[in-house]
Amino acid sequence: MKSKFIRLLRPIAWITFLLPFSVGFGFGITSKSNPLHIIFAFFAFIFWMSFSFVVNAIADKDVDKFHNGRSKDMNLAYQPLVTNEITKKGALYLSVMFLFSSLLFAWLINPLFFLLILIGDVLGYIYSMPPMRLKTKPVGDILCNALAAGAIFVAGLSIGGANMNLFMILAAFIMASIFYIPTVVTDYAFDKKAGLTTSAVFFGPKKILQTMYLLTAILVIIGIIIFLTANTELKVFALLIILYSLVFTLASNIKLKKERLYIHENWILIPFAILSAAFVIYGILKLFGLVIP
Ligand code: GPP
Ligand code: MG
Repeated sequence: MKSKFIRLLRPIAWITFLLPFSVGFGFGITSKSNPLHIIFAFFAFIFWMSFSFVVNAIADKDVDKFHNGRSKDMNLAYQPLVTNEITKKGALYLSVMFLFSSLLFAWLINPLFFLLILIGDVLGYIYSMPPMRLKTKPVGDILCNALAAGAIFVAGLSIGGANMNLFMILAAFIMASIFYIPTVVTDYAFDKKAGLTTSAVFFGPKKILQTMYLLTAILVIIGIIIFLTANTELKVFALLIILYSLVFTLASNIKLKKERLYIHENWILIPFAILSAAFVIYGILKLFGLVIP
């Protein structure tokens, strides 16, 4: 079995937020960017995710123990808090350390990056922890994740400062909502049994998946605006996000059979990991002046 710290932090699950961060990084970087800022930014990202997931593990301890291993990056019943390998107090200490580390590294970059990591930390906290615990509130769950993805996208952009485009930011937010919806539907049976009123439990799997069509329509309009107004770099991206979201929305709706969504998590994690790596490489090539958009 993986080490207890890996099971606590769940780095594989970070890939969902690594993508918006890497895309922002790739578009924002210029040959004038400070390489040290890039390293600090990735540390801030790692500590932000560590904080959010430790806080989530603490808050979810009593529901995670019922998990059967399906449709997640791991079987949550093996969380070290559930198996008593790490105490709640120990996890709380770790979370405070991660929180301060994320803010410290963010502080070294720029004030906007700091503010966005602070917002990310707040969202990570109110997503999991009572009294707000937005993960159990219809719409709150989607909104919280989409806002966090939007914030980390802008944080990524702000490292280099190029391409701060309002429509791109809106697109990142809408796209994150689209991609989050199927993940809350794959959790439907487990969340319902655990008594959590997530968006999927409240609206029903079919209805909530159908809202993906509406969101995709909005994204297509934003994509067209970006295509008509932005530079070549963003034009290509606008086309790609329109195509990707259309295919993903159609596939997710087709795959729903009797309240069960048959999508393996790897259909999200693997393309997201490959795209993240591609955008990080793209950013580094731009930094060294090897690609001039
Ligand atoms: C796990 O949520 C997701 C997170 C801890 C990331 C949230 C971070 C933000 C900044 C919003 P979950 O408890 O709904 O899913 P799982 O059952 O996989 O733990
Ligand atoms: Mg959880």
